[in-house]
Amino acid sequence: MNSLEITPLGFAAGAEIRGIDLRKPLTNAQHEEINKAWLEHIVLVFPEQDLTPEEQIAFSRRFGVLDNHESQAPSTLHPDHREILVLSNKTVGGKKSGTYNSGRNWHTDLSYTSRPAKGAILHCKEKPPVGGDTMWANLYLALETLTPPIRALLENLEAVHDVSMVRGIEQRDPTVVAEMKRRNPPIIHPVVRTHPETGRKSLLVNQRIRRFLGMSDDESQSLLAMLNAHATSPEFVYRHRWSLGDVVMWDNRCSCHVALGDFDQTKPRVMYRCSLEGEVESGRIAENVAGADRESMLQAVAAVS
Ligand SMILES: O=C(O)CCC(=O)C(=O)O
Ligand SMILES: [Fe+2]
Repeated sequence: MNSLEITPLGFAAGAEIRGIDLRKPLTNAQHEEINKAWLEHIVLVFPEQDLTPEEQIAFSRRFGVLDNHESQAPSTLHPDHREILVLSNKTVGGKKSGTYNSGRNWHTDLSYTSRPAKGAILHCKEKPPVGGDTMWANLYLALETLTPPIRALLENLEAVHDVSMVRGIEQRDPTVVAEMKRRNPPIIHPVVRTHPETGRKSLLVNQRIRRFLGMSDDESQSLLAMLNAHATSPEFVYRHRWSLGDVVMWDNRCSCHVALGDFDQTKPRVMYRCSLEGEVESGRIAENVAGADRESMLQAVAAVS
């Protein structure tokens, strides 16, 4: 049996896999080899595939439980397969699609819920002539390259992730947005998380964090800006320039990503997406998202005066 051709695309993340036709069911050996490469490279690219929705679903299902996208607006799902979310900038019934500006700031999918996604599988159906790239950052490296004093600070730190920080959410249909906010109260996650399969720790920070627990707004914003700049610096990033037919799967348990809006919005960009449900409940609802309490503020003032 031929084994797969696996070629790294970047130092921090990304590998291309050729020598496989994803329309056919994976053998156990292929599945194992792909999973191993996925854990190592975080983002896998399978060029020149042409999958039906059924084939994309069958492939994706080998890597986890598929999300039925209950949390998404019904108009954004494939009409015959709710396991497929359609990311599209086309108009639907005279209205902008509910996904026309999805993913425009750095994020880890569903970190604003108690169970962030395991990963996702995108299939490129239509693309603009230039631009519309997607970038992923390796959050293992982001954590491992911080200095010991900062790591010590982060070890027991928790952050509030908030759906209202999704960039461009205010431009979407107000009823859909109100429902999303109602269903997704702010959620607290540890800043350092452990990957359930590799056992390696990574830094769960992104641009959908509102604040850190127990810190003042100033402290939170400064620390967050520093950590986000660090985590998404070019040496930790793989940038994918899409080709039609690409299938890209990413491990959401140790990465964040951003979909760039750097393209002519009159040109269609359409991706079919299968989403893998998270395996572990790692977050809890933030009952009180206010900043540091009065007592700790007074102590802080006392400490500086
Ligand atoms: O459209 C893309 O490239 C990715 C959008 C995104 O953030 C996602 O599918 O999770
Ligand atoms: Fe995303």
